[in-house]
Amino acid sequence: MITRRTALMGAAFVAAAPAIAVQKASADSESMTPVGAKVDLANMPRRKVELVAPPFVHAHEQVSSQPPAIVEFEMTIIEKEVEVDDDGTMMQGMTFDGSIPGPLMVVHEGDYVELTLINPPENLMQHNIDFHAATGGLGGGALTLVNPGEKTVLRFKATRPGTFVYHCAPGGPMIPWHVVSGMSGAIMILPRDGLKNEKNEPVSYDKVYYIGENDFYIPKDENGDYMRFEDAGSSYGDTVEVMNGLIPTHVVFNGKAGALTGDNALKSKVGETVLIVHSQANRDTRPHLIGGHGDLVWETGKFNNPPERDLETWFIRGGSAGAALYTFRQPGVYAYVNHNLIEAVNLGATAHVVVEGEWDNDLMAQVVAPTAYGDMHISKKALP
Ligand SMILES: [Cu+2]
Repeated sequence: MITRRTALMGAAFVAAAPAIAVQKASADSESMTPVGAKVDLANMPRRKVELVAPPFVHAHEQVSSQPPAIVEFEMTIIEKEVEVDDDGTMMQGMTFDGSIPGPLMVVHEGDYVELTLINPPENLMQHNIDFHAATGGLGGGALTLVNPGEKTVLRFKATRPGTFVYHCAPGGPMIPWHVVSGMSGAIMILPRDGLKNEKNEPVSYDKVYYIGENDFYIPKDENGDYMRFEDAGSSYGDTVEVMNGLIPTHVVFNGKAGALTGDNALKSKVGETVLIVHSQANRDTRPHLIGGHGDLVWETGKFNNPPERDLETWFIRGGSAGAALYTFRQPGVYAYVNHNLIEAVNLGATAHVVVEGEWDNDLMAQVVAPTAYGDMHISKKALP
């Protein structure tokens, strides 16, 4: 078994390699584009955004009424033990801002994301952040490696509209371990003039649900019981053995089986349009809304591509975030699942949306309620 110390030393060793190949970002207040156009960052408007824990998202405009700005965010990395199911199974988690997944960040194309990333002294490990939305420097990973007790500020330009994953990537085997311990989230970069349907006509949403899906790999002891560890370092050796078998013990939405069901179910009403942003930083998944559809689905999450219409199930590639727009038409409890149903029902990947409103008999009606067989029995001739 690998001790905490070996794990930490491993982290420091593998993390050192990629950083040297990357030029550090200049802190200059002016930057130059490749074609020589100066961008006056010193006089660019700034806006500070307080992040909100998923499945919710901070207030934001869909159609931007402002010119491009530097949008300031702050995230604190928190290593902490988390409960991953209702049976009390515990995992040494690693989080962006204390939640699994980390918060959904929203900006517009052409804005600059300026993130202050804090690694408090109470943590044991080095961390960083790789934004799939960013260009260069390992997505920012090479410029943001912070030891416990350090903080760093990364700025990147949001050049491509869409939903994108961010995750910790401190080097070598630390990368998958930190990601499956909870260190991922998503950013949504909206077109400045908002979302468009397949005909390039404007569309909007009433609310966003941010679903972050995680696969967890919790070791079991000789009695078949889930093991519990005193800290992340001491969990590494046993956890990596389960990880390398590629069979997760839990596949969950928002950090825990049941995190978005029962009292924590999402809420909506008939006529309301929701945008479901779904990220999976490590493993493929296939969202499906039972009893509903994806009216418009950006399966790959990238808003320069026209959305697909009327989907039943869509596919989120591991390492990406997709977006689905849906207007509820019937009341009831909808299950939003990973339609590998073993993962949905037995391993945890189910959320519920409780929708209020008037039932539409035109869309669905119970013509005959379940009743005794009576005259409706099957003719013996029809049987083989
Ligand atoms: Cu990390």
